[in-house]
Amino acid sequence: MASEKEAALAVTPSDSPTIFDKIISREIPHHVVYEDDKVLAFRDIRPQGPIHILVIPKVKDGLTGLSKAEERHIDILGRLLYIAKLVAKQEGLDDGFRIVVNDGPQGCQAVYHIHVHVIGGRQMNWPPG
Ligand code: D5M
Repeated sequence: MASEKEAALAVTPSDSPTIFDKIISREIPHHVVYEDDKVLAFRDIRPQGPIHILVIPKVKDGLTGLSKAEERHIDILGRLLYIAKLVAKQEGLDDGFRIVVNDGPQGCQAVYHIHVHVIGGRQMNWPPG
């Protein structure tokens, strides 16, 4: 299996539908940990820690990545972070956790539908790789 970096570099950034659309529409199986009318959170298929959850907007609205954010996205961006915090609490990550938003090829972004990674359950390192 390709590394996360190889997978990211193999993808051409675009606003095309992604695997996350199929997750939102329930076409492919996934493990939901949180859902409301605007946001879905589910377990990452390639976990980087004992807990690894992705928090995504149900409607992409051009928000392929953080670098494409416009003023109209401010509410959903705040909501994604707030739900990330709720999910971390729900998962019992009381000693801390890592929030990651990869952006673009150099940021190792592989899926062009903005998502917030919530990773925890182990000691993190700094600086990140
Ligand atoms: O992270 C994209 C993330 O998406 C990566 O950690 C794997 C995850 N992924 C890809 N397909 C699936 C499915 N089907 N279920 C759950 N998680 C998935 P990035 O920040 O773009 O590198």
